[in-house]
Amino acid sequence: MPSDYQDLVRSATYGKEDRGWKDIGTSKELIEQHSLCAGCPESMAFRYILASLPNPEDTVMVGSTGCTSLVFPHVAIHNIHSLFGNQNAVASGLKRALTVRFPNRIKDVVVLAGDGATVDIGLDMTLQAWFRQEKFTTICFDNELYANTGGQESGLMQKGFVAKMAPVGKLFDKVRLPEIARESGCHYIVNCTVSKPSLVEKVVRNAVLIAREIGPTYLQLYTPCILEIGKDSMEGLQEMRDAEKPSGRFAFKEYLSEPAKELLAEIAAKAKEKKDAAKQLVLQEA
Ligand SMILES: Cc1ncc(C[n+]2csc(CCOP(=O)(O)OP(=O)(O)O)c2C)c(N)n1
Ligand code: SF4
Ligand SMILES: [Mg+2]
Repeated sequence: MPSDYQDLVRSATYGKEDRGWKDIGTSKELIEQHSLCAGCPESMAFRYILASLPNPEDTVMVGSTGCTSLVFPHVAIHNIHSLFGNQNAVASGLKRALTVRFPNRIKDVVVLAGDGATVDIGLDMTLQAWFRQEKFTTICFDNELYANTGGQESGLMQKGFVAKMAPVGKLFDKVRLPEIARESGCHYIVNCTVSKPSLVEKVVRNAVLIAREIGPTYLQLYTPCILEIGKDSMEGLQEMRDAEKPSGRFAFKEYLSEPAKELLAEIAAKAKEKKDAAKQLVLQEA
């Protein structure tokens, strides 16, 4: 085995059921560097997501062109770069092929793409995957514009926003993709920022576990482009905190279908059973 892989098995959180963002700093991370702007919230989001995947050794991530795609070459998880906008079509085929090829092994597929890729050029592929009830998670890093190409208008941009390459200002409201996701058959949908790592961990785990068992899930995460909005590397966090206030565009919103609710209740009950059994064992041994 290559030494890099041995190092991951020895020092990372591979194979550990209770892995999470708290391991950051004490274990080998699945991302060690990135080529985003210094302080870009997308880089924080990447770290939290990779630390929270329930099954990283058997997960394949599908990316798309944009700032997010600059990070994939640095992550220790199988990943595929798809043509801009095609990510949900590629993930659909991949998930189906993995299910046939590895019938006795859990293989998770997670799409991670920008808002331009998810809601503009890729909207057809995004929606069709949801209509078909494909069993994978779609994560959108919503920075409300096309950041990688210098700041063009996106469907998720807020009304009135003037970007470097969109001087007229957005004429329409932000497309309500979480609502569309609900009407298109997603079983778990969250709209939030990435300011709180514990929240990111919870929603990523829920989304992956629900997609694995039931059907499509969608996370829309605010990762502001600090370069575009003229903030320095320390100000991105405050920008997210402002946006997640109750009246903000990224106030926490979560939707669960009935089967998804039942599944999470089952998972919580099993976890409690396991914890109680472990406590019992400690008492017996004492
Ligand atoms: C088929 C295709 N169309 C257009 C582009 C040009 N392009 C590259 S990145 C990008 C915008 C990405 O925006 P988004 O998905 O929001 O990601 P961000 O850079 O904001 O993270 C565009 C239009 C391309 N590479 N390929
Ligand atoms: S251009 Fe914006 S989104 Fe892209 S890496 Fe820089 S700060 Fe992040
Ligand atoms: Mg974007």
